[in-house]
Amino acid sequence: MPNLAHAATSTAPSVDLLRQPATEISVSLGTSSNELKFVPDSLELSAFKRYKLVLTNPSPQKHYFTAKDFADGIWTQKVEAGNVEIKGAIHELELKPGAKAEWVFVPLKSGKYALRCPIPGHTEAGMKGNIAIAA
Ligand SMILES: [Cu+2]
Repeated sequence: MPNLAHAATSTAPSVDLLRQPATEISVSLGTSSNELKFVPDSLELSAFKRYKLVLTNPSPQKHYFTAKDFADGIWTQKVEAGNVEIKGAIHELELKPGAKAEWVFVPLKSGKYALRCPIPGHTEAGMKGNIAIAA
């Protein structure tokens, strides 16, 4: 059993890992009919694989993708939105109506993490989900 807690500290994954084709996963923040939910609201990922999480907001209002503990346990390669590419640690993303962002990362430790949109009333209305990282 590898020491995952140690692996989660800070170092970037190996170069080989970063050459892995990313598994693409799409999550919609809200819906075009303004339902307050993530679609899908449950993600299952594996540690030490490379992912491209494509976030879109088809709804008429802004939303957040907030999963702090999840974000603490991944290594972010980059976030791309519009013509901007952001490097470094990311803890939450705000998407305005019609926005799209791509988050490329590698999970470094297993666990179950909560996802939510912290705009007042949204979590309570159902805008929450979970992210499971398998070892
Ligand atoms: Cu929201």
